[in-house]
Amino acid sequence: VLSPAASPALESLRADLLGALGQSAVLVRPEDKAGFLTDWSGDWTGDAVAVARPGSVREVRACVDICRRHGIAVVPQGGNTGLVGGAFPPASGKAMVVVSLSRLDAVRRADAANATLDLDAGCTLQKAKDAADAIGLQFPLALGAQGSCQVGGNAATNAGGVNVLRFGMARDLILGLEAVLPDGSLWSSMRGLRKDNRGYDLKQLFIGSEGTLGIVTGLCLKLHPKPATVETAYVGVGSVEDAMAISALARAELSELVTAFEIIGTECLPLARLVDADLASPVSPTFPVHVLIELSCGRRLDGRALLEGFLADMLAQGLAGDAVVAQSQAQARRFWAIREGLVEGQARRGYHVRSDVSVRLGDVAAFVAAARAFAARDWPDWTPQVYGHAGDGNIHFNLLPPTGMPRHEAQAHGRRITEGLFAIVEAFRGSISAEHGIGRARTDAFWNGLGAVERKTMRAVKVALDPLALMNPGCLIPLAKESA
Ligand code: FAD
Ligand code: LAC
Ligand code: ZN
Repeated sequence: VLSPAASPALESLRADLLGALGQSAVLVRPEDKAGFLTDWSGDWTGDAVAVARPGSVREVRACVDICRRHGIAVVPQGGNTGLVGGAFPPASGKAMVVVSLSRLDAVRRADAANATLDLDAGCTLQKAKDAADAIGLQFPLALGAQGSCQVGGNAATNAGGVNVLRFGMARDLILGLEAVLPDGSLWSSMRGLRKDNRGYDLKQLFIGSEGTLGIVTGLCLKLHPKPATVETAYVGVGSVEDAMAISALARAELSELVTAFEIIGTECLPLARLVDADLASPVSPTFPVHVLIELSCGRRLDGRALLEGFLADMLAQGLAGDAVVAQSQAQARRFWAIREGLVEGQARRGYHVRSDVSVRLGDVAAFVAAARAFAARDWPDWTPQVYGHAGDGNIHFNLLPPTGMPRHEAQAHGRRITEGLFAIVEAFRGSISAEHGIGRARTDAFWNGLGAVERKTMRAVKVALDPLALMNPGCLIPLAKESA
């Protein structure tokens, strides 16, 4: 543990940071740093020489310059809602500085004519959504952590969420990006252009780079028209196969109006009730799979009639067993509370195996069946929790340990369970991370799963931009492999 009595070299680094940012923006006491050094799930606790909180892009550059001069690595941090341990350094290991973007939170320019929003990377996603709303538009990225996660973090992780089906990942919603590079220079593509074919699209390198190539300081977000109608249905179905058949038909027959298609395995309902004991399931819990369908459209379309007509067909065909269309926004929010509550409920339950895998759409049902069979055979005391963005082929296949199992024991089993799960994903030629990223939790599985050419190319990018390995070392690429 590094703090508070650090070496003279580290004291000198802290002094330089204090000189550049001022006393209140450099946290060094353990009690001040603590909130930045544990994650939302409680799975990790880290340490840092200091947590620097720059209030301007100039100050971010100063932090990077100072750390480089001292040969100390930087870990960029947004809202610290990431789920793979990427946003702070581990407690054991080399000294590093956390650079938190939370004070860099101005909306720079809301341009209704261009349907774009320029803003500092430290704005929360909710703030970005509110700023879009204020000019009559929407920023459609939507995830449970949106009140706390930052748009810089969304860019760095290429966040997904519940509206990917219609609007894509963060990658598809970013028109421009500004970043402080490891050498302290500022790179920017903040022109707000929808079409721009001048050379490599370098902003895409930073999107999903998890803080390993630079610190994102600004973004130009692509906004969309605000829908006049948002209709939400909660559907009970007999199997994942039927859910996926409904998903395919919804896309084909509702002309891309579907903004969300989420599945909830019925076994997840008790967890949602841990958060709100009064949550009532809109359809019978005897259906093994529940589906949330959201349809959004402009005022010249009758979204309600479209959704009700579609659901009537699904019921008539026997693909859906029961369906309820929300009659008010309040009722729609109660449907979504089940989906959001189960995530919070898992965290309250304590340690659990968490995954965010993806397979081809046609393989979702077979993958879920294979993963359930693996869990039942090898880990019968663990309880699967299957839910997620099925419309995108992205499943959260999670497992809860038996109640009372000590955390360290559960974690040790958890590592083996994850290996087994990832082997199934690989057998389907899927991805071990569809949205949360690699962080520090999955570096080995990620790196070992790459082919030699992929590894070489990935490392070439890292070394070209960050030759001294100053940006978030140990995240994404295993430490020894960064320059080797
Ligand atoms: P942090 O956690 O602070 O950082 C994440 C990574 O990005 C780290 O590697 C960090 O170094 C890097 N980073 C952060 N900011 C910057 C920056 N400005 N410049 C460079 N690097 C940076 N994720 C999904 O994709 N879909 C979901 O549906 C979803 N739901 C969630 C629900 C809950 C309840 C929670 C707690 C998390 C959820 N997440 C989800 C995960 C998380 O919210 C996202 O990954 C989010 O994009 C992280 O943003 P953040 O600002 O909190 O980043
Ligand atoms: C979700 C997060 C955990 O979909 O990715 O709820
Ligand atoms: Zn998700």
